[in-house]
Amino acid sequence: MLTKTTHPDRAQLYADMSPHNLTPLWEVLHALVPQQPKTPCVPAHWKYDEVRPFLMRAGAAITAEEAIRRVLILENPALRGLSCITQSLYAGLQLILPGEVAPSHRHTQSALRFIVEGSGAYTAVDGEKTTMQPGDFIITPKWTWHDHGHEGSDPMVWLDGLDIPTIRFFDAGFAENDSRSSQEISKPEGASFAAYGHNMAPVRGDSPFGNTSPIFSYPYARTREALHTLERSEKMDAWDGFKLRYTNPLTGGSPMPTMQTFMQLLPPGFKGSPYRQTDGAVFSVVEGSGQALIESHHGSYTFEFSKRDHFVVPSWHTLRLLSQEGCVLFSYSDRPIQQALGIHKEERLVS
Ligand code: 1HN
Repeated sequence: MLTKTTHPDRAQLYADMSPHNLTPLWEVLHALVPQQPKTPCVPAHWKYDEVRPFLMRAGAAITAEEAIRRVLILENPALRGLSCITQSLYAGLQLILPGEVAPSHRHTQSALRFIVEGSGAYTAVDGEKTTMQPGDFIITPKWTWHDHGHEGSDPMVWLDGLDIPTIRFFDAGFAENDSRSSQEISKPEGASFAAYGHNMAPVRGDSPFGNTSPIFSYPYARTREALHTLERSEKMDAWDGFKLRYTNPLTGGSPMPTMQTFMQLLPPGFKGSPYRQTDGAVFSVVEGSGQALIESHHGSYTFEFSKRDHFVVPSWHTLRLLSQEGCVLFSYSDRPIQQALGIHKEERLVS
């Protein structure tokens, strides 16, 4: 930046070329190609006790039908107005009340749902309904018709995770509204899980959703059982506790091409070692409570999290997880995109 002030002739050059949409690289090179990631995103924590009253007020202010999707976006405090939680990911909390319908549409963006509160609502994807329970991880593959309805008796809230900012970055998004409010159901509930959810797959036929998992729902009952069995049988990881990634059963890769999802169990008294990764991650607290200690060029943050809270750990921020009582954490990130580009990096530090 010294060059501008110390070289008046350069300043004149810059001023003269600017109307021609020309700018000198040497003034910005260091910021364009930083020596290490320096995200503008900051860590942030949404306590469910504080968010829930606003969700219920939104429930009184507008119907799901009128809103299309009645969602409060979790916006990164450093990126307000951009509808994103990291530079590549979107997160929101969606409310659906008994008897409501969120109308059918489809879009190029991939979506995940992670159920936070309530039961009895369903999402319908490609002619099949899936009833949602707390802790279930549910997929809406890109460009599939999807609508939601609620046949239960209590408010239902879930976390929506979408790759909206990524698709926006490429200017590659399409969307379409269905002529019907709720799509026609053509398959019994559980059909996709029966075909693909038991370590088996149909003998013939292509993957029904291309590079997205053919399973719409990864039920919490199964995930929880897996983690608790591992807790009794496997050695614990010093950084992650007991952590599994969800897979596309046809490939072993991520359930969606743009987003990887994870579930981890931290046993009581867990004191995790610190680590950092180039994929910023969004966390949803499923059970229990704990602390997230985060450090970066933005400073130090301590989040005291409990059940149904959400928090974001941006790229290349050092994270340490602690839990006195023990907890279960769901998370998602853009890791598959970074892996496809060969740029994903992780550093595990010793405390
Ligand atoms: C969407 O389709 C859903 O289907 C939720 O529930 C949130 C945010 C932006 C664009 C589409 C849903 C969304 C969304």
